[in-house]
Amino acid sequence: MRYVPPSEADYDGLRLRQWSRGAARSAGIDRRDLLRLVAAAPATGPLAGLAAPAHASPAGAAPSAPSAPSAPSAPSAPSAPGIVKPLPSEVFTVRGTNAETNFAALRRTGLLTPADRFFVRNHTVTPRIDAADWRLTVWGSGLTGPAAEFTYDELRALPPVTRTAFVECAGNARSYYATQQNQQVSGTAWTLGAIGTARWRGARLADVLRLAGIGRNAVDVLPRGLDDEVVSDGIALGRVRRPLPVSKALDDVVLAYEMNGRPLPPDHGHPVRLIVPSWVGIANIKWVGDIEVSAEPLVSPWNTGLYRLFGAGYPPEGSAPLTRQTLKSAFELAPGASFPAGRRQVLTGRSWSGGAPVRTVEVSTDGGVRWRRARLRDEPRSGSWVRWSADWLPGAPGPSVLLARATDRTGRTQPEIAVHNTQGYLFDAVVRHEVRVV
Ligand SMILES: Nc1nc2c(c(=O)[nH]1)N[C@H]1C(S)=C(S)[C@@H](COP(=O)(O)O)O[C@H]1N2
Ligand SMILES: [Mo]
Repeated sequence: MRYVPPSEADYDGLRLRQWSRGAARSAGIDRRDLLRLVAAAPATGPLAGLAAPAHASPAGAAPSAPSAPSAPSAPSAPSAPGIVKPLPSEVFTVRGTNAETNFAALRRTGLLTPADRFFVRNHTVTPRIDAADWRLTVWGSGLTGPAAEFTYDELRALPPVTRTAFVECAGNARSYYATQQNQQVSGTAWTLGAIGTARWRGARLADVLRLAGIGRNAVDVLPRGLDDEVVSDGIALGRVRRPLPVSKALDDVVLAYEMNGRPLPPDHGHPVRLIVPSWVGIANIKWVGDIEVSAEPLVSPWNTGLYRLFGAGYPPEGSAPLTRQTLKSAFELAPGASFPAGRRQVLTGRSWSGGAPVRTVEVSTDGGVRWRRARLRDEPRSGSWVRWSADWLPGAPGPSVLLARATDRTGRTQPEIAVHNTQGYLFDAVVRHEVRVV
């Protein structure tokens, strides 16, 4: 009989049940440590502050201290410890080891986010890896034979695929749980800019797995980064890694070596990273060095204590591991932007959904009383965003609230309130963008 891997939807529930009964194997971390991590997850710590030094990540995952270079942040040139590219303050807001893209800085960019404006989410520091020295090892009980190795040139010799896809952190927009809903969440206080869209080129993960001899008994595929090990609240989590079900791994996942037509920059995974279209950012492992193919279900911190939903609406062990991203919209405006009264404006922004292509976007310029359709500027595609615009004639001087609300082709519309979870993942509510008419 042919092995049929579980569908994407079945996968969630299946892994959760296996994890709860102890049937999934914890890869690279002691099972008791994992249980401590899960137990700690529902506790809400404070939102990591705007310029918090290197401790700002979900569940307080701090970088391993000895390896973090001490880059002092000068007031004029903000820097994040361990990010290589320049982070001009018009473009980025530094948050710990991470850099958020300011949405206003996307206003004159195209569909694709230039690499020098693309947000960076680093658990530790960007490693410098020479493509000539790099090897990808594929190994594990789900292969029919021994481990296989690929060089950079061998990967580039495989049939290339190109794919436009966003990478978005699961915690993107987390800060609005606090500022709009008055709810406590832990993790990096992103506004809406922990997302970027690029054109990725690389080899199909499916081709690599087949060449490596993936067996019919394989169930999980665990890519792991070559960056430093992560230590969170005294628990050694090991290197960044998160299992993917075989069904997704063999579907549309890319081992990318190019971003917008150029070799991957160091901060975005040079020489090779995973692109897992529509899924939470953490699935897109950067600086991938090895991939375990397993005949048994795997768990790692990134699909147990982290990247599940904990809180009043969820079971004590958390929801199933997160897979697809949710639905969001953002104006390409600075917070508190001001507009002259009586002068016509073209408001611009972007909307995206991990569930399906965006169908419509509506805009309100009066705090949500009246809504009208925005003009879509791009052909909506799955795994990408659409640019949109709407005219506005600002009236009397004073504060004003702009809202944008997307509906995707599954029929889902951004709600007024996002359902709370302790780590502030998957915020999907309409964001209130305050501006001033002057
Ligand atoms: N090896 C490795 N891969 C990683 C991470 C990391 O810290 N190390 N961060 C993940 C997270 S949480 C996100 S949101 C995305 C961010 O990708 P970017 O920095 O290219 O924008 O990379 C993911 N892949
Ligand atoms: Mo993320």
